[in-house]
Amino acid sequence: MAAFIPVIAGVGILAGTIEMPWERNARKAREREREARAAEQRAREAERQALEEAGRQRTLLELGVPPDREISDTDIQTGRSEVGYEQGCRNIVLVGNRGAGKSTLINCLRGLGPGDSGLAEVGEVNVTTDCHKYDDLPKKGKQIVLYDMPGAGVIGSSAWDYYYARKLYSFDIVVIVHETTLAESDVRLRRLCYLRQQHCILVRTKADVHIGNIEYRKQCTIAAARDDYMDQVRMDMRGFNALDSARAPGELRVEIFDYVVNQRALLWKITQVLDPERLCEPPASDLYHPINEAEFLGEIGMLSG
Ligand SMILES: Nc1nc2c(ncn2[C@@H]2O[C@H](COP(=O)(O)OP(=O)(O)OP(=O)(O)O)[C@@H](O)[C@H]2O)c(=O)[nH]1
Ligand SMILES: [Mg+2]
Repeated sequence: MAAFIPVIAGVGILAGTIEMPWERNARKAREREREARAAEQRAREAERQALEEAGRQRTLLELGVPPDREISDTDIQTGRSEVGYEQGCRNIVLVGNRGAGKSTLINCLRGLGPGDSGLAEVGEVNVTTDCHKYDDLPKKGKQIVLYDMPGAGVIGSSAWDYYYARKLYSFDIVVIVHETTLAESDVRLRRLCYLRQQHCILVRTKADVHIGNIEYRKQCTIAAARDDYMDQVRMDMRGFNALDSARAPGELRVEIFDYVVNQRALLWKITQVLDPERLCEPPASDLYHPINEAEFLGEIGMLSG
């Protein structure tokens, strides 16, 4: 005999059970609440994306990146033939503000010290005015070719102008050389490299000068002055990274790390790397004690045998 189911107005059947009117009202209220929460979340996400996009556009504008200008493979090929890029080698360009120590760094990497012939010109005023290429580096692993660029801090030109005009996109590694805290022009170049996923390294030069100044000012030992200097450098990097993670949108946010070097320690390290058998005294004063010279050489590939 067929079962008799009473049909009462307003009573629904839910998952095989009978849903009473008050239960249905409660369920509908829960559904409405869920929908409202989801809509609120979608609105918040849209707002976050809009803010991030506005930040991205603002940062791109600061960098001077034209909205319709991509660097194509053809640009890179043309750029490489114009700068004299050496296929099969590691092509490294050094950039940074005037007097930062680019040419000095290049001389050290070439294993050349005072009195050697063929030194890149170094000086206290604006010295390097054109791009110079150095392909005579002592070989340890892949051949390294260095390019010395004139200073980047030209007033009135954007980071993109400099990056594009100097064809920095042509190189395998961009080394940003600086002496004190990063200049805005350095940060912008770093950001452009980051945006283009180009290998970029930061080198902080003249550690000996700053350590010597601290020793003089604080009348402390050189070892204490070095610790003091490195604390300042680390604080500077941490401060920059914290500020950048708050101000730059994800894709354009950069994390910085400086290799801290001085010319004498670098030259000494190079000599050791090239000829480990040779007995070579470290620089006489503790002022020239190595800091990150070996790590820097490792990162540019000068330690691989
Ligand atoms: N004490 C000390 N002086 C350095 C060091 N590196 C560079 N210098 C000095 O800093 C000055 C500028 O160095 P350069 O190598 O000419 O700097 P640059 O970046 O090539 O300069 P421009 O070609 O003008 O852009 C010179 O007097 C160098 O001797 C270092 O590690 N220690
Ligand atoms: Mg120079």
